[in-house]
Amino acid sequence: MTGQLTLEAYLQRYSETGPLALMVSAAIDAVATAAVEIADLTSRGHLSEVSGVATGHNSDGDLQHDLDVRTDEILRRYLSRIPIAAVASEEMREAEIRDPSAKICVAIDPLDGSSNIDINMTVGTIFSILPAPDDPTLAFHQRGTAQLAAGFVTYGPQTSLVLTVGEGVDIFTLDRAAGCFKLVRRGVRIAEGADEFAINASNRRHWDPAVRAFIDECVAGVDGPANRDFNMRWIGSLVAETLRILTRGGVFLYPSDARPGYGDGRLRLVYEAHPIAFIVEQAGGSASTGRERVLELAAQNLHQRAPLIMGTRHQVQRIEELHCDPLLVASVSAPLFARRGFFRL
Ligand code: FBP
Repeated sequence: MTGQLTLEAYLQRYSETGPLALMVSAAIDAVATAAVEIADLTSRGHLSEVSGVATGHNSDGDLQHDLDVRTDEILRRYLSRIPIAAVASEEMREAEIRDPSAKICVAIDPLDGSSNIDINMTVGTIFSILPAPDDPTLAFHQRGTAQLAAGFVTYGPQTSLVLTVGEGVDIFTLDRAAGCFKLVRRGVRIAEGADEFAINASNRRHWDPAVRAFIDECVAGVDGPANRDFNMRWIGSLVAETLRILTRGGVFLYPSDARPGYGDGRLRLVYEAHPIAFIVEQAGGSASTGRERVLELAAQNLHQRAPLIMGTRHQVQRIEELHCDPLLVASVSAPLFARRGFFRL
């Protein structure tokens, strides 16, 4: 046990470390307060007037549910009460410049995995807190390494807040009776010897040879080069997959693939891949595109996608090795298999 330290007391301690930490704490507190409301809303399902019905598409063409819209409103309402230079959300076309004198910027994915809501599966809120650059229009073009804090909330059987302020990863659980988050796991470390992999295998025919080779090694189990058996999981909810990896280890892949529009995978860099990569690295794991560290990337535009391969360090390393394998690299550039070759229109 961790002595049931509340998030409020935790943030109070952290905020005493400096003026920037005070601003970051205020933003985390705002997200956590919004999350209590969102947890209530998502748990009511059809008893609520917003239950996850698809209502249209967001500015980037993704299917949008009524809960995406409502959770975005809730988060932005709480975030409007604190000084923020710029705020960005998956549900907004452009970032909003607010208070240019403020010291931090916040990016959010209000309801990640919302396509799972109608089947009562875990969904979540992801957030990334960045320093405000002199020109706030550049707020969300910073490298992931610039992040001051990142976290996500999972709305499942328990509502959990996973948080890093750059000093490891701590997990809090919502105590509904007390109406606050309490620390339940401190200094989370990703297990090394884990044998679970997660990928949407229905896209196999579109993957690069390196991804296919890695998954083939996993599936071959004791009969292949990995020389041990693996288990597969795919929840279709990034927050739930990340919580599993923080808890049990393993590897998650949403790689680039050859489907139109998936050349950089599916996940968004600023409010999905960056914060998840920061958390995973802080827990001793790795996060890569297959070719480079995710945290080294800087977005050219707010809704830019990035491949995300993350989890147990040695498994991510193995996938990176396969991306450099000369035979596999050669097969990508061979005309028949090239991205824009005969079979890749
Ligand atoms: P959204 O940002 O549209 O919610 O999509 C993100 C996500 O739901 C992730 O949570 C999940 O890992 C992935 O998409 C699942 O994608 P797919 O349906 O292609 O397997």
